[in-house]
Amino acid sequence: MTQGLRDGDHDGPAYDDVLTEHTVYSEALRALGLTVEILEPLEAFPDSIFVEDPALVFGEGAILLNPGAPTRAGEAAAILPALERLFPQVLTLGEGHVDGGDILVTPQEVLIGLSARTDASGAATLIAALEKLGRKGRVVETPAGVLHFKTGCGLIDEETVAVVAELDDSEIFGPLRRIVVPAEEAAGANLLRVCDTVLLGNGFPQLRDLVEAHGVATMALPVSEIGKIDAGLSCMSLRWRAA
Ligand code: CIR
Repeated sequence: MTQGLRDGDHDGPAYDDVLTEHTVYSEALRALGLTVEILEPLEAFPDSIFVEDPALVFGEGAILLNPGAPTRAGEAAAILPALERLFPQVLTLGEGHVDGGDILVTPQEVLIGLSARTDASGAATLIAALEKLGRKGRVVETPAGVLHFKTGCGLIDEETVAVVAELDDSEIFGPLRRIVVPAEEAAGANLLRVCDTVLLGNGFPQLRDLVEAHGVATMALPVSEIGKIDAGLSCMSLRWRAA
């Protein structure tokens, strides 16, 4: 963890503090009724705690992705046995790269943000794999300087998405209502809806008020340590409902 990728030349997180954040996170998921399985650590891959990036999962099947950072490429092969054990089918990509952090599943479609990690050929093969699962994928742009598409947005409920100002665009989100995250709390946009509750970082009180004013319950969790290596709440798990 302490060696995880980061944008900039600053210190990484402290291991024990990440462990605390990870434990609080997994306990929150359990408290919301989910069954949680924690995979074995991969010492050779300091970013592998972010299991969202090498796979995209649905009850009907998983898609093995191909993370775009060279130091993370091996995470896909490492997570494959777990996917094969847990899902009725596992599809793979052809050419190109896709990070799960660039994918937002909405009730209508699957949005795939092109970024420094996700390229057009990866997105095209992902759309083909999604079709096999009966889902429609659509390519969108991730704003420059933003690591992943979902660094800048997160679903609040079936009809509403939180977005940073750069993503406040009806062409991207179609019928979804957009709630714009205040600029000084943009780092909180990677929130995570679990069942009917929105998990968000505990340093974003204005965003929490906005979500609650919208009528959705929230749970605030510590994320300052994982934030040092550019991560938020969606990154640390893969979530699905059994088909
Ligand atoms: C990385 O740069 O890949 C990690 N340090 C952070 C990944 C965060 N993952 C995500 O947003 N899905």
